[in-house]
Amino acid sequence: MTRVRAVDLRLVGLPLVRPFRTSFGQSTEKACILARVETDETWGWGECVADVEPDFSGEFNDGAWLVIREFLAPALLRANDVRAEDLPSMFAFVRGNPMAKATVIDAVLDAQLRAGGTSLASYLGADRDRVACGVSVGITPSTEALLDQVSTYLLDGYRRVKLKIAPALDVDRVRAVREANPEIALSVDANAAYSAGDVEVFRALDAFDLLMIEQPLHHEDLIEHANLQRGLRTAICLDESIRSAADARTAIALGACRTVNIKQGRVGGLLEARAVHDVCADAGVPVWCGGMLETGIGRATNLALAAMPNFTLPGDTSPSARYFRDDLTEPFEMASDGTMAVPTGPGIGVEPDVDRLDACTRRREVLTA
Ligand code: SMG
Ligand code: MG
Repeated sequence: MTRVRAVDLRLVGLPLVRPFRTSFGQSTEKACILARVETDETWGWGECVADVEPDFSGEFNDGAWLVIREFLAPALLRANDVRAEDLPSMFAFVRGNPMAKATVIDAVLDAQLRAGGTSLASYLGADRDRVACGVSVGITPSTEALLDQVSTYLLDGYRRVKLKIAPALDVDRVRAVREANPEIALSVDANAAYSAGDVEVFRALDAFDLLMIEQPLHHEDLIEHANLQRGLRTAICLDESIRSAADARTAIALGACRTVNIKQGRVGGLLEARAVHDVCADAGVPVWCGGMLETGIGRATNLALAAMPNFTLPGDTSPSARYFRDDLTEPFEMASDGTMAVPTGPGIGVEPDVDRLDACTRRREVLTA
């Protein structure tokens, strides 16, 4: 029996150690919403994966803030007895907005698990205590800069390298990285920058023995992804297209992908992420844990998820130092074998440093019943 007494919302901003460029834009800082819910017994944290602009998805920070403040938090604060498992249906009156919902659902789940002394990893049925890390390399100013970054990351021990690509910044760059590193696990991510007419690009990429080609086409084009997949040896992985377990079921049935990037925030939180995992596992489709440049709060969340049984490919779960000079939590570190420990404490198992959190808070609002 838990009542939520307060939802404490913050918008935080942390500089990135290096700019991160994708086919849709460049970020030099991480700006996101953090929610801390206070219950009768304890508290819990949720990190929103939306960004400043509605570019990766239709959601964005100011919009997610409003959705939480005006709709989700009031419903939560009105309820007398709250369990995280009830929230997806409690929030069904809000159409869409999975990133806003995930922030609140994950925070309540964290509080519930803290109260019960259970770690998120064991709640989710994780079957290992370390996960393999990959790195997502943003689009660089030149091929030389890309080769330099890739060699540095390989020396760090990463188990898989993913290159962001965009039209005209694709085949030559991937060839250069593959020729310099014939043996590595290598993939590319287009963030939906291509269309069906670009099939020649994908035929060329098909020759580089890639682990996967992530989200080549528009997020709504499942049929086009299926057509493209039929003509390729390389597996297509869907990211932006998958917003729920129902989407995953549809994409798999259509043959639109052979692997799925699970980002819990993109699908409406940890409970739906577990459902996506199960749909894929039942269909024999391997999954891996995506990243949204999370602070330590979201990173702890991702590590627990990535330890579930069907997460069989290295994820975009890099250590704190790949993103931030000072993370909000104790920094997550990667061992030289390219693995990272899954937190074992109750809930997500980490807590932000109060001074660092205050120093990077841009806006705060505490909502109460
Ligand atoms: O967290 O290391 C990370 C970033 C991983 O490439 C990454 N994320 O489409 O998969 C993706 C992108 C989306 C982030 S855009 C800011
Ligand atoms: Mg992606």
